Amino acid sequence: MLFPTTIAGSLPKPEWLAEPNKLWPTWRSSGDELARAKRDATLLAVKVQEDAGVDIVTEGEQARQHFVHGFLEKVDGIDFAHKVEMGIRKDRYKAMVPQVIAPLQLKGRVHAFEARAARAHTTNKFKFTLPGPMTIIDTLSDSYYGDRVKMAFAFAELLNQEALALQADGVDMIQFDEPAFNVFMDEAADWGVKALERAAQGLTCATAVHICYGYGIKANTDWKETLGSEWRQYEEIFPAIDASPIQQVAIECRNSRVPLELLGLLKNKIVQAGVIDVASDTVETPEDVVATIEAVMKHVPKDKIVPTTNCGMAPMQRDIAEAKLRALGAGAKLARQKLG
Ligand code: MET
Repeated sequence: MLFPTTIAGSLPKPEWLAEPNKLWPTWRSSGDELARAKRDATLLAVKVQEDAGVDIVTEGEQARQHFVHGFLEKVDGIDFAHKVEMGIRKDRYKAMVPQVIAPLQLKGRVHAFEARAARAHTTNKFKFTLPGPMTIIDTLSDSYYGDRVKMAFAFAELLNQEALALQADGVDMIQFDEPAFNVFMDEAADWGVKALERAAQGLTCATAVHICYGYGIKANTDWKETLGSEWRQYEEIFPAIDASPIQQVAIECRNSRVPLELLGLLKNKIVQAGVIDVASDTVETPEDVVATIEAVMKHVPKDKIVPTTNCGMAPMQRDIAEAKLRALGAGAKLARQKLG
């Protein structure tokens, strides 16, 4: 089937699970009650995607507080009790981040609970997202390794353990999220992609990397205003990614100033093309989705296009996010009729 759809990963959390519209929301309950709420929200996230016509579903990232810290909570060697303020993504915004204080090691499985819950309730293809090594090390503070690259590779090993276990749980695709690649382009090309390859080592399921201009929060929309009329960050990192064994690249296309001819640098990849803007509450029409797919088709063969959202929807309003999911599903369907 042409244009199978997916999403970047996260969906807004219901207000009975966590504070709405926040990137680092507080959970509404704790202990067993929280575990049950996470499970229920996970099943709901799968259901709304299925209903909207999303083909490759995720668990909506309902069981993690944040796309990076959700993983870190299950890693030994990290002190969450003494968070420090840090400017992240080259000081784009300040966040309270935990500190690495000892050698890193997994405490056990990270995402088995929600991965198995989702897998048991859908026959659709199932994608699971994990933060990439470079984005992780840019979202915590280091008081132990003293070397960014060494620490990134330590995380890559842990990610690899969890990715292999998720594959055994029945996950069809692992996507690593590397928004930091658009900020540290030299380092991404130099060692970031290699760290990613280490994280994906031995996987036989599909593999992807998601690189975006961030969630639709003010710090990101302000940053985008400083990037000029053409966003060419992808140009510096696509060659290294295209040469890597990672099979798919998820990128931001809708309402972005990315010159789409840069996609021509990805000769060997399936392109998950963002056709839904997560920085605007205006819901796309199916025709808008078709128009973005058509624009991408000028540079990517149509059988290699997977329509997706530009980034995660975690901080959005639920009703708007769900309307955008329906636009994605309906738009891809229309594209199959018109362009198939
Ligand atoms: N998988 C993450 C999400 O969908 C990607 C975040 S990149 C800023 O929320």
